[in-house]
Amino acid sequence: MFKTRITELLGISYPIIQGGMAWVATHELAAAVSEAGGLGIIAAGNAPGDFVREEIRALKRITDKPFGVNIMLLSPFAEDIVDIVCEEGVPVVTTGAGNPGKYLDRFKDKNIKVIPVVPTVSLGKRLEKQGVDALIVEGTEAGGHIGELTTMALVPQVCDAVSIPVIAAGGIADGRGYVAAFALGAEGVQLGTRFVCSTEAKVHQNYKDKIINAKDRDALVTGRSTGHPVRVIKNQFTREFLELEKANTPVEELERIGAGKLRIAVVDGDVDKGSVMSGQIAGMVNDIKSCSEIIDDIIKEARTVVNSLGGGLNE
Ligand code: TUI
Repeated sequence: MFKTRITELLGISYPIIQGGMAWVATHELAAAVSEAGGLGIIAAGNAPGDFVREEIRALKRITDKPFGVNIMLLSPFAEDIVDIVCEEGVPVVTTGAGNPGKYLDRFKDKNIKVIPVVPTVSLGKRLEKQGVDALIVEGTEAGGHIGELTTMALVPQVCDAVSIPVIAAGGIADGRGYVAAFALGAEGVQLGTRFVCSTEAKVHQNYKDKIINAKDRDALVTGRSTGHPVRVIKNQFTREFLELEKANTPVEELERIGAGKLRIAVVDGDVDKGSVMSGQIAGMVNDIKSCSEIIDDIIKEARTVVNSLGGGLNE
């Protein structure tokens, strides 16, 4: 359960991947996760190419461990980011919010491992045929831009439909979730919200506190009416945005209002007017730990859980 096709593919110690969270997943966080034996990811988000190039170079100055770059395919700079990861010797690319099919040949030419996030079985099967190395199968419990199906329902269906390794995401933050993901057929896990509340995440303390103080029902979904549903922690911004959605505000107007709201929460610390993206698991993330403690605790707890389940089965 700790050495899988994912650890082998990526050359990492534990099959734990850090989510590619815009504004949050900087080179400092990514380097800390990679140094701790997982796979750290720099998120390109909506950032321009030059910024991402500098992030990649900054990460390489502080770690020689494998790492990845997440390309958010709705970004106006997505094409530039593809060029930059091909030029900068990035070993792994993850993608989100779209189909990366048209870029796959260029990644393969540069020997870059490609692991797209998929929210459905059909996209997973299509991308396997097109030659991706693994899939991140993300349930609707996740934070940020989400699909409709839960981790529990989606992961085993994708595992049955493909032969490449699957990494489960959405609703995982501890050793119990890790073992559950493996029981569903996954060979790795991706964690987002848990790593936001790490010492190394360069995120405003107000944002971390909002997650730490969140209860089980505090992460809700805005943007269903726009076709881009986003899971965020309940606040003044979500109340106002959901009212506008109920009043049938045009999509262009909603998108204009939503633009830039993640930055003001993560960087400025305005967690009332900003968008505090987080998964449903926020209710269970109650402290700040270093990335190495987060990973070590998950592995320790997973071993305990497996041993106790094994005992149960023998009775
Ligand atoms: O991408 C994410 N999470 C994100 S991206 C983001 S930035 C953003 N902000 C506002 C609106 C939209 C984006 C914040 N959080 N997670 C991975 C993910 N990918 N979740 C769902 C998907 C996805 C959806 C559709 C992947 C592929 C897909 O394909 C559709 C198609 O073209 O076939």
